[in-house]
Amino acid sequence: MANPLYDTLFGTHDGNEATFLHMQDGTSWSYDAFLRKVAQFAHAITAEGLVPGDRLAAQIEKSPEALALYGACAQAGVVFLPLNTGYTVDELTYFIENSGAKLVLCDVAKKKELTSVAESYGARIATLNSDGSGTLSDNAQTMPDRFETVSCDQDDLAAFLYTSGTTGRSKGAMLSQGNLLSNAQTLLEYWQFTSKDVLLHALPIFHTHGLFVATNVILAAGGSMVFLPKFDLDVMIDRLPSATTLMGVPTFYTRLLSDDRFTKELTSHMRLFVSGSAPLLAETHTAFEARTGHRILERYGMTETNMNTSNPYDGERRAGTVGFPLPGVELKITDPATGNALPQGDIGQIEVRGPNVFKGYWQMPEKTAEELRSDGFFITGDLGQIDPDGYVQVVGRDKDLIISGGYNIYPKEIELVLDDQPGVLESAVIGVPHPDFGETVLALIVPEKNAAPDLDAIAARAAKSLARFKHPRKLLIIDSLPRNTMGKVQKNVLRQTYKDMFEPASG
Ligand code: MCA
Ligand code: AMP
Repeated sequence: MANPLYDTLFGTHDGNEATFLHMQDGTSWSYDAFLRKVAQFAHAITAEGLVPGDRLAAQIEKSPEALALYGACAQAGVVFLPLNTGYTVDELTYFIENSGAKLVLCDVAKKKELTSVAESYGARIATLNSDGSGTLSDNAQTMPDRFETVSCDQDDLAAFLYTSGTTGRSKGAMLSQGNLLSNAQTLLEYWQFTSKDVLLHALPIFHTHGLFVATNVILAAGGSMVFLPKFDLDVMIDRLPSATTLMGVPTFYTRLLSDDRFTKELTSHMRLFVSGSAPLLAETHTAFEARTGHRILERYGMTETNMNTSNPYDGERRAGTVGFPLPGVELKITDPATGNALPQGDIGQIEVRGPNVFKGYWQMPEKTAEELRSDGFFITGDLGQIDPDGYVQVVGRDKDLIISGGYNIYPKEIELVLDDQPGVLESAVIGVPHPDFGETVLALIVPEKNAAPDLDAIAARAAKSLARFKHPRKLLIIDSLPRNTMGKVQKNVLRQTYKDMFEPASG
């Protein structure tokens, strides 16, 4: 096949007049109109000098055009590097430098700040705004609406998604055409998507969940999406009747349940609710079923692997579990010390292997070797066990990671900023339970001797460097950090001490 990803997900819709996107303002995009935009963008990025294998870094708002850019990269053989719209210029600078992006796309509001960054790393800059306008669109407008698809192999790279690390340095996960395509085809069948499906899409499209899981499955099925800019409770309730399926993070489901308008009647026509990116509490699963009669289907994945496991479509969807390894995916529980497989039922690290597993971290061979074994098994950093019926449970994390509202936050990255501030001897950043986001960020600061660090100034400094979702929701001064005999900070002790900080005072 000439270009597996493009030909299978996009090219098959050539001339398809069916609706692909239903927009919030009542307008819609047919597959055909979408593909024409994809082709025009493929010409526009090629005209910017991009050749197959080059990286295109895009920090752009969710829009049909932003999605078309993903298609354009696939068609032109360019590596798509979508970036969280919350990232600060400090954060973006690293991604642009590290990826060696040839073109940086941003909203016009960010252009001034980013131009010098892009220029200093030899990248060009163009704009694509939330309403679809911008210099890239202006150029695309004049281009033909057909583009000769670039030939690619399954192993050619389709996307880089940056994922933070325990050292505080982000790593570019290299995803191939085959990684993305194989997972989309598996999920299509496993979750029984068809062209009749209408997916309520309120996730961001710069991460795996909203971009690959949601969008690729709909493209593969030939279905359509109610394409919303973000999660807004009123809009979700208003648009649910027009959808058949929803994919969301647990916060979506707790927020829906918090509203009395979210009833059995409102959801009676729905076919499927999928949850992932963070643990769905068994209480939420139960409350959801009690309210709607639907059992949420929970699945488990990662940026590096796409989706690994899923509860069954037809069989029992078991609360508190992430179901079975997907067809084609091998999963084992191993001893973190030896890497040997553990007996069934034991808790250990989750390792996965399959066509979904990424190609490694961009220009970080040592990091890749630490996490991706030579036999193809990827060490996820999650801890899990398998119950006697084969259901996988994610019971914790071996990696120091906070998941807030589905966004991953690596404490080390925040600690590095805090430790640098005047009067700070050291810090520990932990995740504590939060009623809306599942977990949220708490920063504990140990002052230097006789110093009184200015917490407001520290918070302001963190705000300048780090995306909003990573900001500590609270900073506290404490005398010292608990340490074990090896001198390692005992974050589990801190998590226990501060566990009720953000929970409603229910006792
Ligand atoms: C927004 N804020 C957040 C978050 N989102 N803070 C912490 N964690 C967050 N997730 C900030 C806002 O900037 C705002 O700041 C304040 O918190 C309150 O925002 P609010 O309006 O309540 O939030 P929202 O805009 O409604 O967003 C919440 C959200 C959103 C809907 C849960 O974060 C979201 O869509 N999350 C999904 C993330 C996702 O797609 N993850 C998938 C990663 P201020 O107070 O200053 O205004 S892919 C993945 O994990 C793997 C592969 C997988 O398995 O899927
Ligand atoms: P990311 O690096 O953003 O791809 O996030 C991947 C991480 O999210 C995984 O390693 C897990 O820790 C977590 N995760 C994703 N889905 C689930 C789930 N259903 N239950 C528990 N954790 C999950």
